[in-house]
Amino acid sequence: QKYKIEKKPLLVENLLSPYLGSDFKNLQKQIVYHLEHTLPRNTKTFQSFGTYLATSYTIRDRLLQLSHDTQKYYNEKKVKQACYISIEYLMGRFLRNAVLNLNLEEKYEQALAGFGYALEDIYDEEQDPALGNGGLGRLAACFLDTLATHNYPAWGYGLRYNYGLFRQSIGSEGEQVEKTDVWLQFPYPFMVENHFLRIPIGFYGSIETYVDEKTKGTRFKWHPSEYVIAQANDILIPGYGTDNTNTLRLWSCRPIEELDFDKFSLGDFKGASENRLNAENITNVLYPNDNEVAGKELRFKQQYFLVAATLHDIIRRLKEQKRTIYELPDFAAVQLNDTHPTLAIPELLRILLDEEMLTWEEAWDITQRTFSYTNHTILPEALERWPVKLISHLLPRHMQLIEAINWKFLEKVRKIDKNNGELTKKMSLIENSWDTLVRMAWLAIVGSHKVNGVSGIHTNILKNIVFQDFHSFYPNKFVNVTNGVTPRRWLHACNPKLSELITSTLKSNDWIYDLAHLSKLREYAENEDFQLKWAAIKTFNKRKLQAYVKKELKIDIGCDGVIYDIQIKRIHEYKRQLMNVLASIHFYLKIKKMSKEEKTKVQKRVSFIAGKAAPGYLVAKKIIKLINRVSNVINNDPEIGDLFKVVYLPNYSVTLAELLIPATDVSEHISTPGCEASGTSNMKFVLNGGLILGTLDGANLEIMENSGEENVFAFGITSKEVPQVKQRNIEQGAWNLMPEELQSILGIIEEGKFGEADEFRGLLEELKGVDRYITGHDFIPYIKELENVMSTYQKPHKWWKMSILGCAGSGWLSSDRTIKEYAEKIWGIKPCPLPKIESDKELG
Ligand code: NTF
Repeated sequence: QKYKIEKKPLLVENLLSPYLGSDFKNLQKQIVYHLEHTLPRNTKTFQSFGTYLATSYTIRDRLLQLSHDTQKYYNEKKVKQACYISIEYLMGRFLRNAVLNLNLEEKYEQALAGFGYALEDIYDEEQDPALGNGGLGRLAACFLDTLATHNYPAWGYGLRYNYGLFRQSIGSEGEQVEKTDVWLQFPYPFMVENHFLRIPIGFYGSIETYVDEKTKGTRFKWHPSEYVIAQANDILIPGYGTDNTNTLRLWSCRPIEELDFDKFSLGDFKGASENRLNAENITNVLYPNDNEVAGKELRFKQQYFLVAATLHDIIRRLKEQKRTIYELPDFAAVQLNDTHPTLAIPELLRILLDEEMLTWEEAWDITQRTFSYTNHTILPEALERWPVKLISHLLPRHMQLIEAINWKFLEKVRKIDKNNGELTKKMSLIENSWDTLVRMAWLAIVGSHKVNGVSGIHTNILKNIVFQDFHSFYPNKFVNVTNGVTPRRWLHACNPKLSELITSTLKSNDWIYDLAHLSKLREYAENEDFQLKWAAIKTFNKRKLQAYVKKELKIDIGCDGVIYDIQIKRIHEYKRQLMNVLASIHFYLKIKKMSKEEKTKVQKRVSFIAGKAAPGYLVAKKIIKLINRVSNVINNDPEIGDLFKVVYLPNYSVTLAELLIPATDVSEHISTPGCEASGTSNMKFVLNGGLILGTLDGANLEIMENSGEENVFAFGITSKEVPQVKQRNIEQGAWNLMPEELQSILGIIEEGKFGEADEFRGLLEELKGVDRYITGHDFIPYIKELENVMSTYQKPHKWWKMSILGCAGSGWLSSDRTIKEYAEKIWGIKPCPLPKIESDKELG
């Protein structure tokens, strides 16, 4: 026994080797060391950015040490681990989170103060790695925080893109402008390149068939014709108040041969580098689509590259423990984050059959027991289907295996298919439509032992509508695990004043790892003194946002007595930012018609919108343009003054969200019911005392259940009623069913009030014609609820009571609760906290 086991308070210092002492003088020495030796700079050219880097390297040292200890311990204990495969991780800034999780904030503050820097400013030097688009990638990042905090043995696997999600700015016409996100132009100190782990990944080629001498059975072997190398880059994930430190392993692609020397010698310099460029292309760019399929061959290569490297690594680690391949399902629970990593299923099967020489039955059993799949969207345009032709060319053996899986699966389906082949056709993994396509979600369902949706309503839609046939076929496979968010980043770190108030009120900070404790805030909901403190923190956070808007956008907005109403998320038709801006036009026109006297009674409001549109999603880009045009007219109209403003905040990111969410009074989650699988930012707002203005969709419903219906501004119809409304729109024409108020707003846009008449024609034609997202139908209830928001804000006692009760009910929205459910219902893993050792006496 190397570790002496004893129960002691969780102190990071205990485990560190002596040279990593954490008294502030020690930290200063470490910082100077990195400044001089790692960067290297000298103490005279010491600047904020260098200080940030040097400080970050000291954190990295600590995490490296802890992660070595963690891996060693997990290996000794042979614990089962979760492996989360995701093509996106939206991590946000690292330094503050790590410093807080390691409980070293005060000491770093002191250390840096001695060098003339405020820790807060040093945090601001960090750029925000954007290796994800939206909810799916941010969820993965919240999960990593929870897994480490609660001592779960777990790995994240993903891709290290050279260029993350594009940076957005707004052009002079109000349009979205995209720029490459060159996030690796400066060192990223939290990523450790692992040069020892280089895995060859094959593509293309042919299949050899041969007879196995032992069994006399037919065997197959794939001979790829091209190889690239997957190199590991590790980001170490600290947990809050624990030594357990997990790993997020991101693969980057390198060529097998860096330079073709023959070509180089002949003077063909371009040709000489071709190999390298082709390989690097694979992990070059994150595809900027959210809730939509890119459908490009390179994306497919990315997907295979990710899963092939990951499975190789998992099996390598299994064998390092001297365990056999049969033990794989007891060694790792592999979660497929949406269908992007579905190729892991045929890839594992290939390894088990062609390399490990297992029988089909054995291989299939292991595969199904290893994988589980999370569905994150039901939008048809987001359900991946890849052409059989493309797969056969790129991965011939995998296509053969997909056909075999399908064959064996359909054999069973045929037995219950009473409707002459109808069901078989519907459930086939291969679809014959405009092309022959593999339905990736079908493959993921068949190859996994559990499939989950991400909110109650979403899982019900999966079971009863989208995957109904599969649910009848596999009645125990579908489960719900409602999403959650990490309270470390989304309350403790981003809203320090509220965190302090909660801790001092509850006389404990236990809520940070057990969010259910927030329920004790209920008894303070009507306490006036507490309400005042609560409201004062909101004002403090709003002032920060007000200053940001002034500095970055040169727009003056008010703060006291002004509602900050926010909608921040990807721009998508189903999320209905269009309905939001149409309502802004409505209120604008309404105020313009008011007398002086009436204007004094108007509740002041700022409507903020932020979010990126996929560069190829033209409708979404038009919506951004319209918002900016409307904002320009309203904000510059002297008749409106400070009564109402519309502010579009460019370049939405995790970091910007950390500023916006604590400053929000009311946040809009107004998707067409049935379209938003869950939503997770809604949870973050509630946690920070923001109120929800929302439809009966996704996690809004569960927020209502937990925080109380009376504490949410809900409006509109249920998802079950949506199809009828859509049908009516189709039959009668949406224009004929549209309320007059909205008709006249469309008329004003068409007259060219917000730019050339033609500019927004496409947007308006959709609303007038089919109105797929039923904006016309929901417009009046939406406006009414917004009015209700405004009049409630004028009753502070009621408002703050709602705000406090919302927060008090949000315990259940923690990703800690979510992960516990995954661990118990799906993965079968348990926490494995590192034992505490008494440190050798810390050196100076
Ligand atoms: C998103 N899906 C959904 O649109 C959100 O409602 C949900 O909260 C998050 O996933 C996390 O579950 C996607 O990003 C994708 F890629 F599936 F479309």
